[in-house]
Amino acid sequence: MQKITGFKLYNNRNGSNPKRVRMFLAEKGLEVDFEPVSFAKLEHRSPEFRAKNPMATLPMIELDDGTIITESQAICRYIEDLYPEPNLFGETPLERAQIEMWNRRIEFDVANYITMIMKHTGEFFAPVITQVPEYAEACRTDLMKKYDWLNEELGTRDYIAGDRFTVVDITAYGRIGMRDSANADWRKDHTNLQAWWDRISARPSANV
Ligand SMILES: N[C@@H](CCC(=O)N[C@@H](CS)C(=O)NCC(=O)O)C(=O)O
Repeated sequence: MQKITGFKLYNNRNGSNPKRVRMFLAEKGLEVDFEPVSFAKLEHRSPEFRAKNPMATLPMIELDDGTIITESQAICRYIEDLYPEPNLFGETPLERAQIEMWNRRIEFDVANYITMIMKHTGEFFAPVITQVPEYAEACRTDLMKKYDWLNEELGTRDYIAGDRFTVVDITAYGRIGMRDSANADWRKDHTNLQAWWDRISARPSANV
């Protein structure tokens, strides 16, 4: 592992989005300083934290000059530009487009359903959103159709965006990893999804 400087990562061990960045760093063979932020103590909703990030979310990186970057994907892209190898965002214009396409599909068409289920049912989110539990149930139903679709896609290849591991697998692994908390598991006959999950779980970066 190469220890890098220039920024620190505001991190929480339980959050799936901070995990995306930790996993991305691990795939690159990089280590960075962490600044732990407790969700349990609501440190991310404190005035001090909000002054840096009004969205009150993690992950967040702070560059040595004080510049703040949030959004897991933006942070990963920044790291990719600084440390291009191994490539996780695409080598050619075509592959970059395919990776971007799949990343958006996963974020909007799969991960967001899990997020909505969690946000519309969890006590933790009651102060920050208008909860509509019926909406969570509708998301649960629709998520199953998305699992059907993704399961079929994964019958044709080992990784979501193509024949190799990319940032899209990290995006999906992070949020899909929260499916138990959302009580939103796929069905037993979603065998390709399960095989993909097992394949990604076997990577050392999955345990960071
Ligand atoms: N789109 C953002 C989502 C960030 C996000 O929602 N992070 C969660 C942790 S996984 C969080 O900080 N939740 C705290 C809260 O909503 O109060 C990203 O990709 O970084």
